[in-house]
Amino acid sequence: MIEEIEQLQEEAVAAIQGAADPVALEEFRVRFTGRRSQLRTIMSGIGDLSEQERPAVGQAAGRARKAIDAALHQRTRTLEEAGRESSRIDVSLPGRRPMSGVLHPLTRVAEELVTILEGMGFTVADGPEVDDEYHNFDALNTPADHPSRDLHDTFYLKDGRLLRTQTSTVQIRVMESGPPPVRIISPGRVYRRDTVDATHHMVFHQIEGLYVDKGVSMGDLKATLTAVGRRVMGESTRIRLRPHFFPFTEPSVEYDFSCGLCSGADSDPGGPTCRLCKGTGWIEIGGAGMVDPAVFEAVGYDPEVYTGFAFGLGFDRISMIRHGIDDIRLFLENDLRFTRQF
Ligand code: FA5
Repeated sequence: MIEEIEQLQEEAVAAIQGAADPVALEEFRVRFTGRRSQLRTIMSGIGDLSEQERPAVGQAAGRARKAIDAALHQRTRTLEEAGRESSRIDVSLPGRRPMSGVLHPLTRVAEELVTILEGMGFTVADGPEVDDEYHNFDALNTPADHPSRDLHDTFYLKDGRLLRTQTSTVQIRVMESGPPPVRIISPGRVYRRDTVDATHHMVFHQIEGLYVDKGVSMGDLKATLTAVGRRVMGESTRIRLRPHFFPFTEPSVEYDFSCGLCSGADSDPGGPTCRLCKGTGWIEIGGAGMVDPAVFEAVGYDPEVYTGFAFGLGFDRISMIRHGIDDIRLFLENDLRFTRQF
């Protein structure tokens, strides 16, 4: 039995001296001196031994306990000392720069557009991303059987509400909340069940503009869009208005900016195709028009007294042109290697 104790002592001391950290050391303390340790079992059995055996075994067990305690004490101090060493500050090392965040390229474009339009007298209005059919379609002169709805298929909630397909919903909410004059903008996220490709996503961003007053004209709309385009894209940007149809504006236009990626050089049909403008030299940025009298009637404005223009501008594409980004999907992938570049 004495041999067994001595072997145990040797094993324990070796393990304790090799403990790599305080957690391992505590484990060894419990294993070798704890209530259920082999040494404790031996000690509690000493009383049952014969009188001749008892003193020698007792002394061996006492020696083992002492040696183990001494090893524990020594190792604790050594590890504490090492801990203090490693936490000491080395003032000669170069400092660690805290990582500073950057604004997402879409946030930056949104903020810039807001600043430009605020300078023209617009104020920011907000609206919900989860909206109802009335604000997204009906009040915008798009009843349930209107073919325009097909182009705006979206995601529906079980209670019948939907993820808005356009920021034009905010036009209605603002006009419902007070009389003219109105001059608001509203940037935000919109959703459509579109097939995702380099220039289309099912989640994208628009900024809406609405100006209603006496005597607002199509000329005001054109001047506003042209000024915004040149401020945000640079003076050399060309802008093109094309006749179009929207149920809630009459007349309506779509407007394009010249492609900043191929600078329109790729408009040669025989040349390689630019991913962004598909070789046309133009990128569709948004839709606009004069507010349809039916919309004014839906919100209780007198169309005989007031006129107004509205525009919606897809600013994912503005950011793409500005930074030469050739794939809209990059905006939503949350890859820091992409976002940190801006
Ligand atoms: C509209 O959404 C109208 N609400 C715009 C409007 C507002 C017209 C006010 C009249 C008055 P449209 O569906 O064309 O229109 O979308 C506007 C812009 O959003 C497009 O020109 C394009 O820049 C952007 N856009 C549309 N679909 C996508 C998509 N899937 N991914 C990225 N951008 C898109």
